[in-house]
Amino acid sequence: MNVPKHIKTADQLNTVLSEVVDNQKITDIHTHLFSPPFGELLLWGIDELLTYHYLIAEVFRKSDVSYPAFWAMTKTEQADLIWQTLFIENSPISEACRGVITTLDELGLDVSSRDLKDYRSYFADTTAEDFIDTVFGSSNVSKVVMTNDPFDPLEAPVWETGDVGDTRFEAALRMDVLINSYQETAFEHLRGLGYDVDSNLSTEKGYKEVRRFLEAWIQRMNPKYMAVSLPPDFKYPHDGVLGRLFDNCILPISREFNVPFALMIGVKRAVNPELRMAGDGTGKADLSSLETLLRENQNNKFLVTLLSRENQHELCVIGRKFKNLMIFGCWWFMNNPSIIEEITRERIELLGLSVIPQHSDARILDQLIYKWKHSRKIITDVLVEKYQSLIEVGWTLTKSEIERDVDNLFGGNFEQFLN
Ligand code: HDL
Ligand code: ZN
Repeated sequence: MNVPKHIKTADQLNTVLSEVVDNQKITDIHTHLFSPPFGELLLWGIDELLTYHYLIAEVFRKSDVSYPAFWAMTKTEQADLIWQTLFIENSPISEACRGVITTLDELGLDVSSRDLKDYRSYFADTTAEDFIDTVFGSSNVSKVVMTNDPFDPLEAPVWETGDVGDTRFEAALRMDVLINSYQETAFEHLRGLGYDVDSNLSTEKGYKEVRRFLEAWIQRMNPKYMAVSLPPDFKYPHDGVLGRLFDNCILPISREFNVPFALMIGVKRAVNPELRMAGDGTGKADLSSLETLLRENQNNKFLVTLLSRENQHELCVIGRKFKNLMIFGCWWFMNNPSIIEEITRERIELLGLSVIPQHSDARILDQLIYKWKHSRKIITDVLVEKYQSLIEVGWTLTKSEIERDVDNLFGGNFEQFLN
């Protein structure tokens, strides 16, 4: 269809929006991907796809395999079990299962063959570097932001070499260990690195040393933001180590270096430890703490995503109150079509185009393909509905205006928020 300058009908709108969103290059602001210099930390290929922790949680519901027996298996054996249980003995209709099928199809593999050997040989015949180009091309993602942990013994040395490779992979300084395990883990680690910190973090010297640590990693990583995941009972103000870390270390450094602070709130770690990485759960947070944090630090920039569906509407209302809050993504248990649609609709209704509607949270490189294909479709459908309501009352739209809006949603808002 050749699109007129002013879009006036639903058909024209559908055609234009689908084309614009599909052609939109995406900045994926939260992933667990790694560039090639990080070696084994970069996960890709069918066996990694099939042993994604989302599918591990699902296979135990359909298989009689015991936890110890599963964990004793090789990755290939785990993948075989998951494929047989969730894809052959049952139809792969969960979001995590469906994603594998979407990915294989987008890679040009014959999903009707259900031939796992064939899929494995496809991946065996390529390299990580070539596959990165394949995946970024297929998913039309231009940049991904990694999750980088300075306390990780596998990751930190790579940063110290100064070569972190591919510029399509940008950094985020993840502070879960510093904030959530300061006394158990971070304190000794920092002292071992020569930072003169105290275990209770209650001295000016200690604050200064933690700031020095953060500054060193900001210089090394050039992170787009600093991030932390927090439990549902996160409290601020906080009369303890977390509160002193926030007020005396993280928030001042965030302002000084103009590196936003990303809060990912609502995760209950190890609800079922037998599931290991798959064992985390979710809980509704009391968002009055977030309101206080935003109100008392209006010169700080915060990116926020929440893990409980029940918190999403409140977050939109808080977003209306604080311009220093950028809401992002449909995180983890929110990253399912029914909830992405609901969240995106309420965000646009309450916040217009001033949000970052999605991130992939991809752990395996191939997942960029399905996570973005699925989300593009859902977000497009919501945008059609919203633009259609304008057209119906005589507002006219041009394709370039839609391109402007979509570019902001999928990268522009993030870049502008960082400036
Ligand atoms: O804490 C996080 O960043 C979460 O995204 C966890 O990594 C989680 O395991 C995950 O991968 N969710 O998609
Ligand atoms: Zn994540």
